[in-house]
Amino acid sequence: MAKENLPSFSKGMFSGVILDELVFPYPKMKEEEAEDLKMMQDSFRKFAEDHIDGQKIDEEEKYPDGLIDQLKELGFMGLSVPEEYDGFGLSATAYTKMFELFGGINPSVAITLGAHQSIGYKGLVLYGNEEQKKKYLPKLASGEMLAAYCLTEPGAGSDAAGIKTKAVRDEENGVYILNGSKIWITNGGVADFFTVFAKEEMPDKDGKMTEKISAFLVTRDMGGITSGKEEHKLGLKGSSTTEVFFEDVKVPFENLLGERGKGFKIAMNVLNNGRLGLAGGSIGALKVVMKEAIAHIRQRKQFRKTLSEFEMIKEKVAQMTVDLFATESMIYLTSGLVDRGDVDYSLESAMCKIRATEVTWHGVNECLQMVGGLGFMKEYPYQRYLRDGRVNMIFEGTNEILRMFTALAGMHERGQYLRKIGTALKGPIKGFGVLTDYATQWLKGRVSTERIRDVHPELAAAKVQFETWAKNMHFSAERALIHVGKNIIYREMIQERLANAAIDLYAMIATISRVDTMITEKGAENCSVEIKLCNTFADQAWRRVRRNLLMVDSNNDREMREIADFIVDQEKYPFETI
Ligand code: MYA
Repeated sequence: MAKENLPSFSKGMFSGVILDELVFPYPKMKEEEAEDLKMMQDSFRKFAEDHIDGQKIDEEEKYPDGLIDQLKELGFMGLSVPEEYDGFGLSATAYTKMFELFGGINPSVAITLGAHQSIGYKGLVLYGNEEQKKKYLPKLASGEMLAAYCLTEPGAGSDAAGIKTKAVRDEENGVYILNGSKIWITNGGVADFFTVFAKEEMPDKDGKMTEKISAFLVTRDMGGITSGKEEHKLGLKGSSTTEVFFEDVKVPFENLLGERGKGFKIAMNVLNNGRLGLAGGSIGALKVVMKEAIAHIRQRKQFRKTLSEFEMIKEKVAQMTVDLFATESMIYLTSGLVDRGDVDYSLESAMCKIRATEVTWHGVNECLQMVGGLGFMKEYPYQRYLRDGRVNMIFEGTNEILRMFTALAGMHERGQYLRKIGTALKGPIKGFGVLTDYATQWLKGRVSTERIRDVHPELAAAKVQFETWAKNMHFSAERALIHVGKNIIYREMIQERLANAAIDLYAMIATISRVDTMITEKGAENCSVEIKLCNTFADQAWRRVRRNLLMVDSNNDREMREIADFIVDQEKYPFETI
């Protein structure tokens, strides 16, 4: 059973509390694990050189014969399976670093490996009982069984709780009868182990029958499972994506995963893990594409200068580096939080997924631009990585849904608090009483006076920028709650700005912590580039935060909604020039 959660750094930040002990010092992998990791990375790199040809996979829309079997033999299927069940039992940090490598070498291969272990059998690792783990994990670790995660349905994508797949308890035979269909299932055509989420009727706490989501471990040999045809996709062409149908599948009671009716939380917690691996895989891809583009701009000459000498090209290279450095800092700060095992990291992993997939999309696009016409050609990898990376902003939670989740879950606790005051004063949340109380608190300095610990003087300005804007973010979130009240759930443009501010702030603190910890270990004189990266990122980030927060209060949201409604009514863009 996964340990349930202590404080969250980012939820604290929304509430005006900076839990700096969660982010300082920057986490570091144990030496022994770092050595093992290096060996695994070297072995995968060597294997990939001889066996993985990204362009061929893309063109033929399939893996070369035997590739998956070779990956199984090399042991890459059991990275997150604990050692006692024959896996590698990697920490979240080492696991994410492996996915960085996979994502860089070939996103199709990464997605097959990821759907198997980041989400396919992760529920079993987190919530399975001893018997279930003993029965399935060794087979999953060896690759004898390949796993898939089955949540999405034709009528339930972002709205995961809207699933219709049914599980009916047959008490007499000790089985659940499972019926329904799941779409866009990665590994759907090749998996034989499925973590399936379905609704079952069960009594609530008052004994009234109600539908709740439960999670099930389902294997193809139970019968009644069929896979649809392989989908033709924009990218990730080597990976299998199909519909999966469950028709009167008899799932033994002992294959219920976790508690009855607790499947939604299981689904979400699996995704919290998966999102971090996806973030790692994304930046791995960007690193590879950057390397390719840098080799090009160093040698290609125009106007008797190499491309790398042009200032607009320098700007692109520098911006990608600054963004990548900050994103990497967020990802491995978060994997460190996961490895602690006692912290709620749901917001942080969502924020890493959003930032990493967008920085990668933008970065790969910039690399394509830097190499000019060549970037558009099929024999170069730029267009392929762009296509392969596009879905990263859609699956494992669209970035829009994850921004809503970040803002709403971030504000949840503060909203509860304000509601309590509102109820006590018998007024709505936006009542005068609340404002008075809020103002009194503010005047007494009880809200958001937290500071982070001292950092190296080279990072002092970044520290102050973080503290100032973290405090302002908290005030903005609170003002939004007071003014909009419970309608905040419909004000998505406000949520988006608060989420963007929170992402930048989390990236700032992660970068400050990383560089401060480096300075402590190596001395500032040996970290001059990292200090420059940190300070440049912080300087850019606080300006974005300021803009986002200003626009929480002053914006064109009403006009934007009206324009959109008008255009949707017209069913097209209706204007002509005169
Ligand atoms: S798999 C499919 C992905 N699908 C999604 O991600 C669905 C997105 N939707 C959602 O996440 C939820 O429906 C949302 C909730 C968030 C919208 N952690 O009332 P609620 C709790 C913990 O807000 P809803 C795929 O694409 C919440 O606190 N708890 O619910 C694979 C509340 O608890 P309580 C959470 O309005 C592709 C309860 O749930 C979380 O219905 C293959 C209800 O919440 C959370 N995160 O909407 C990828 N969220 O009741 C392979 C909510 O106690 C990847 N809750 O207050 C492999 C990678 C490889 C590398 C690649 C390299 C290129």
